Amino acid sequence: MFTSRFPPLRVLGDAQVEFIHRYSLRILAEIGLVFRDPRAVEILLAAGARQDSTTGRIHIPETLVRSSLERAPRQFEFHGRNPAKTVVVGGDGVVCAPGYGSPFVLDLAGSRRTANYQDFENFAKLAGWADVIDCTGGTLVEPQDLPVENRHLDMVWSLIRNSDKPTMGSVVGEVAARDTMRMMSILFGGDDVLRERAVVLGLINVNSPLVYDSRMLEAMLTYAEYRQPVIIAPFVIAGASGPITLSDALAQHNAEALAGVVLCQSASPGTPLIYGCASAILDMRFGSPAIGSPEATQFVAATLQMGRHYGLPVRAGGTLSDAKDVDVQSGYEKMLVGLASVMAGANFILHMAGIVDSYLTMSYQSFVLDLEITRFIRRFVEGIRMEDMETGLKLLAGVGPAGNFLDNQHTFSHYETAFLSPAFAERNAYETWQQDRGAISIAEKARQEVERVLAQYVPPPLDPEVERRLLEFIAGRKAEIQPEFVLEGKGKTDGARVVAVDWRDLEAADGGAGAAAPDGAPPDQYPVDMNALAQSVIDGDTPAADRLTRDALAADMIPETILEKGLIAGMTVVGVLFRNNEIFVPEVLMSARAMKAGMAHLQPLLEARGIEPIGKYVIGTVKGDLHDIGKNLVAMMLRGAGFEVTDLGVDTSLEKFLAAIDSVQPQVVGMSALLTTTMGQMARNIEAFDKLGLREHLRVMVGGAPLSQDYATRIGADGYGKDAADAVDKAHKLIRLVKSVSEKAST
Ligand code: B1M
Repeated sequence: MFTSRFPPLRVLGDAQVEFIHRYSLRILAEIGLVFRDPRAVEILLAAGARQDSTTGRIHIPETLVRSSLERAPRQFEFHGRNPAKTVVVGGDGVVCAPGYGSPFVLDLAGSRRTANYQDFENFAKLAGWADVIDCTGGTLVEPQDLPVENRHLDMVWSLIRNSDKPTMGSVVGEVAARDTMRMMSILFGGDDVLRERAVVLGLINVNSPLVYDSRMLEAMLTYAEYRQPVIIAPFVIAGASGPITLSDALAQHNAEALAGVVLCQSASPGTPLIYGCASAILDMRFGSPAIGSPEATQFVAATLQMGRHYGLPVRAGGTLSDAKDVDVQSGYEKMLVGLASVMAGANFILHMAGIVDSYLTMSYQSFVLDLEITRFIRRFVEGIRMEDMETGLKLLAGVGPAGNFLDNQHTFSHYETAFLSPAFAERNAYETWQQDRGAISIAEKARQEVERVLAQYVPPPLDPEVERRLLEFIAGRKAEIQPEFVLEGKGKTDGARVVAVDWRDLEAADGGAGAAAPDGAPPDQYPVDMNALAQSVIDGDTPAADRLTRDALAADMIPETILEKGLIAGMTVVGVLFRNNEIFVPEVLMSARAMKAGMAHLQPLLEARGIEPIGKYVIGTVKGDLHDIGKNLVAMMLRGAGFEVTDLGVDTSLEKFLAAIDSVQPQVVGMSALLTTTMGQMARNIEAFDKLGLREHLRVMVGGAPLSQDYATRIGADGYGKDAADAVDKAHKLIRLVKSVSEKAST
């Protein structure tokens, strides 16, 4: 833990702070939020909030916000199992914790692969060892080789066993949160001790925009019941789960955070909490979060200022980066966000070591290099110490003009502490570095350091009786919690399946694409220029697309020709431009809007002629998963490309997928998952589709950041969409395939 000597950076003026505050209060009072837990709703209503009977939203008045802020502690002591490692969260202090939640690791061989429990153990050891890491962290990585249902037990155990610093706990629902409390109770000597001391911290993310989901609420209320601290972290991705304009996104963020403060303080007044921020922006070229960007950094700094304005301890930032490797990009992004977070007065910094790839990957080498970045930052914010003037004058007089200080006693007595001595930064003469040190790269130095630490680290001793009781508890709970589903798929012994798609059929089906226009007329004889219609779609010119489609119909062109030669031709170009990064997400959506305008005229006519839409596609985020930004993007792009899309939303149960398959009769069902803990649901659903004999006329596509083609193949999916444009391409192919199979069957 360290302190900054500088007054916190103010990226907002007083009037701007007041503006965001008032704006947020109006969001809370006039728009309201959804709390997906009946207990939370009850608590809020009892505290003075109002529920809209039509929308179910909770509206929070200013008086309740004010009284809740008054109840929340300004700072709190956060205890480790080693009392010497206790830290204070709040005031001028900066407490650092490592990266959190990544499903992948960048290993020491330089490969990106799924994280496992050995990785978790390794990062717990590195966190226990690291000098500038004060809190061991929580979900250091997601250990995908452990059963989803009980892996929280092994994770909390590893955090306790490998480090004696204050720790974070599990928050994935009530079961995991309660198990965490029970383990902490064993470690610290009973529930009463917990209620007096903050010993485990929970990370509560808001499902922006304006939703608190059930798992996070269950966890928050459990932590509050034991008076354990929580970080309340809105996750506004400006441009996706919040407005693209930063001041509006900031107001939304602030309103969401204040709503969490109200709930926490209404549930258990005086429970410590941290005003948090996980918000960032969306890079519109790719539709991906940009956590190392200057705008995300402004966002971070502004939220820190808002939280401090309320007198709360604040969390944000870290050494964040979107880089895929340990490289120059990771270096400059990490220093920008890390330094700005400290300068803007963060009290608790999660993700201070290891994160690359927009939170998706934890890098071993980056972990130790980020410690160096943190040391640089710490040294910088320590400021310049003013020495004694008389001593200085004497020193200078003694050396005199044209002298040197190298062999002076004053230099001897200060040189060890005067400057930070970097562990990795290379400051040698070029020749020395090249000839004597083998021109070793910083990444290689980091690799060697990780190997050295992991080979030598000895976890701090733990009372054998406490250890026995914890292990007994874990074994008991594992026996009680029955795994619901094994990731590889029930009953599959070899872990691999043959993909149902026969791609030769697909190529044959592809042969049909781009055939002559249905009415057989050569393109140059169309009464209305189809190239102009296609261009209107490419340009996202909705009025033109609307007018040209009407003109074409008025000129007696057949709807299929207008669709294929005008609208679809345009959207195909849009897909290519997007894939080549020549246009951005909003432009694709503008094109989709133009396409929709044309389709509005064609659809009824196509239906009347018995012509089916390009394809019917049912999509949803799987059960237990609330991430929908990517799924929404895929759905929008599919709609734009002319598919009839039924969007089942998030947290979609198997039953809901089955009901939609039954009623919509789609050719493709698409499933999205962003959590490694929910990916298994895809395998489970596919297995059910198989068992129910649905696969002959139904293809399954899967997608989401933690997935890969390999995983899709293993679970028997027909297609894997690596991004939205790819999903549209694959959907076209799969639909052609289903149609060709159906046609073959009927001849
Ligand atoms: Co969460 N989250 N999150 N999160 N979140 C991740 C996924 C995580 C990697 C971040 C981290 O902690 N390091 C981590 C997952 C770890 C794991 O796997 N176990 C994580 C975690 C831990 C969590 C919580 C558990 C947090 C907690 O502990 N407190 C919690 C769980 C909630 C739940 O689902 N039950 C949680 C919550 C949230 C928010 C709600 C706050 C928010 C989501 C808001 C929302 O969606 N409305 C959120 C966010 C924003 C993220 C990250 C930062 C960004 C996700 C995103 O929107 N990306 C994410 C880290 C990351 O991915 N970088 C993270 C942009 C989007 C356009 O990309 O969804 O990948 P993506 O979609 C792409 C492609 O994948 C593909 O096309 C899209 C466009 O190119 N694609 C498909 C997607 N679906 C497809 C389907 C297809 C085809 C292609 O066919 C059907």
